[in-house]
Amino acid sequence: MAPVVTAFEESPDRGQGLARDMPVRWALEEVGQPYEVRRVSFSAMKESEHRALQPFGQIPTYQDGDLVLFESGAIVLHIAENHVGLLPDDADARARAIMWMFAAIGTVEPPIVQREFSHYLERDTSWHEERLPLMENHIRSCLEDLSARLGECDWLDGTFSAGDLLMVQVLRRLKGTGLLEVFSNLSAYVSRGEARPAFKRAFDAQLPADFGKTQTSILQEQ
Ligand code: GTB
Repeated sequence: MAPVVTAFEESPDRGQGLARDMPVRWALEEVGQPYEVRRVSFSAMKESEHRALQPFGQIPTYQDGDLVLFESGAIVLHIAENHVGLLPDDADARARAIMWMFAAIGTVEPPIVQREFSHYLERDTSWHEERLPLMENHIRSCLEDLSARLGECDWLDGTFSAGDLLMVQVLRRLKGTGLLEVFSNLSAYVSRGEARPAFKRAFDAQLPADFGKTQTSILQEQ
């Protein structure tokens, strides 16, 4: 049986592929592993049945036979370790690819998520305008360092790896903020990731069923 991944029934990003089922889908597409997606509503996510799979009541989860995993990074690592294509064979290069996975999730993503949370939850507070530059400086400094390390290379350490997959996915959250765009090599890096056929397949598969339809054509179908 194909592994089953859970995703939002209706993603708040309305098809931008920013929720964390996206890296899991992308990894499965990269290695050519067919999978099924079970969409979960916000309320179902908080029920005990879903919490048995994901104790924090979130998506994504990954079920393959008796194995149940949560945490998108751990799921991507599991996929990468059990298939060819996302981790190099050489032991040192493999360790470095895993290091970049941790860097994406543990170093680059937190300030980005903090800024998003602040935007959604704190933007009406008196101190939001004061705090925003501090958060954005933190992101900028992180991107400066990442940009310097990437330089003119296509990928972070030789060939495309699970480290690049997670890093590109994390950086995608900054698109349109102006923070990513000033680093031309990072913008090009994200575009390279998004141009991969596996990314495109994963992206297309997560689009809402009515994506791209005009309100009129949706009404006509009803
Ligand atoms: N560390 C966990 C992992 O990596 O798997 C975090 C999982 C997580 O944050 N899941 C989110 C969730 O289930 C969805 S991805 N949230 C529901 C809840 O907590 O009640 C985070 C996300 C949500 C929405 C957007 N967006 O709209 O752009 C982007 C990312």
